[in-house]
Amino acid sequence: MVRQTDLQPVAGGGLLDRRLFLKRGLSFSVAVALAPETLASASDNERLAWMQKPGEPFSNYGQPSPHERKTIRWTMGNSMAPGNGVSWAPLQDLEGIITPSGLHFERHHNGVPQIDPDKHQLLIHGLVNKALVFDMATLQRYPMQSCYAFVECGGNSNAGWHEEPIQTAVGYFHGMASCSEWTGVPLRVVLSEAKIKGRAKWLIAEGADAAVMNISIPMEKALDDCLLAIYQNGERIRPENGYPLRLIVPGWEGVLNVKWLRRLHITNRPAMARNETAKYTELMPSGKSRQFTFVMDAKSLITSPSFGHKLDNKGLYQVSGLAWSGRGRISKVEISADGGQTWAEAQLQEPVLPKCFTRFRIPWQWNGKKTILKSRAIDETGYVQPERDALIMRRGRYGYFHYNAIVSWEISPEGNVSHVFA
Ligand SMILES: Nc1nc2c(c(=O)[nH]1)N[C@H]1C(S)=C(S)[C@@H](COP(=O)(O)O)O[C@H]1N2
Ligand SMILES: [Mo]
Repeated sequence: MVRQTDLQPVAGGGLLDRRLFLKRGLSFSVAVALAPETLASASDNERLAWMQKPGEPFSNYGQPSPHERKTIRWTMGNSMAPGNGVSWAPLQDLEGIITPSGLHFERHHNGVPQIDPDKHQLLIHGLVNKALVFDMATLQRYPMQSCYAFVECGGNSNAGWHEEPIQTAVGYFHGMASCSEWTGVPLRVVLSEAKIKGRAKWLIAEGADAAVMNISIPMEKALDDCLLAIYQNGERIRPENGYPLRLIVPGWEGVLNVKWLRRLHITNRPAMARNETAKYTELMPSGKSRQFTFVMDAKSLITSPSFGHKLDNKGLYQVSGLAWSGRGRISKVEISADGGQTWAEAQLQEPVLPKCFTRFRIPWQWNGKKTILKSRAIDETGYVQPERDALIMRRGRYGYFHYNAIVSWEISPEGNVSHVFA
């Protein structure tokens, strides 16, 4: 039962106890009261046209409702090189922790190769005792495992480095991150088969795309939790996400998750490839550059309400959002509804998995006045998501990658949501 004390704010701006929505007897009081004549009226028969005739037959592959056509990836191509660019996941329209495969963000350097899986091979060579070639059929005979992991581009949220906040949907700002169940063969299994030599320190992974993208991964990580993924959310990986084989490097920069994986070169030094020298490195205030910034720091953002949403009137709302950390599990997400003066702990949706999206929710009684909503993630290592000023103090103004500052949404008295630096 909900008691009056449950509706007492636990922090400023009307944040309520995170367990309120789990209580029985909660009256949300937002649904329209039903007039008794509505059920049988003529206008209702018209409204329910789909009940007047049999529905559509079966389909070979299901598609979203035509009424959900606005829930799409936002693409940003490049007319000179159409295969180099990004599409963003519409995080503002999604719930739970899994990104539908067709909405998983995309980042390609030279387009999506159309690979015939029967012709695809994975080569392991270099500092090994036994160089090996796998075709897809052979790989599929190995014991598989699943991991739930986010992939986030190191360049995600980079608009946060701008002087002014951008007014755009969450997905268009932070949607170079997505989360799937990935299934395949643990990388360490095939590495042990190839018998890595003692002096091997790095693994250089290469894709079968026209960019022939390659990147260096320390052997310690390769032997830890990396996965040769063949399936994404239960089905074969989508072409744009690496079909038929991709590397999953949980918690680390997106660029390490090589798609269309064709080669693992075992070496004792990094390749110094383009994406670990010219790109995905940052000039620091000291004048030196950061390189090999593998781990994605803890981050969170409120996806509802967020830019583009409209609050109809004051009253009870559910604040919902995503948090994740490349270091492990999210231990806590705190929400502020008064611009960061006071904070309340949000409910974390189970299961809370390491290096995976975590959904948080908290009830909020909006008083109809202007206010600022924020979320702050804390991970199991004790790392606390920083305010923007603190991040800039540490990293300077020449950053482009690894922006993970607290996101602030200003709610106007009219219920409009805008992005502010506050
Ligand atoms: N072969 C290959 N792998 C690649 C890329 C690429 O262009 N080619 N892009 C990388 C980058 S920069 C990112 S952020 C992730 C994006 O993965 P996704 O497109 O499945 O979201 O893939 C990485 N793997
Ligand atoms: Mo990336």
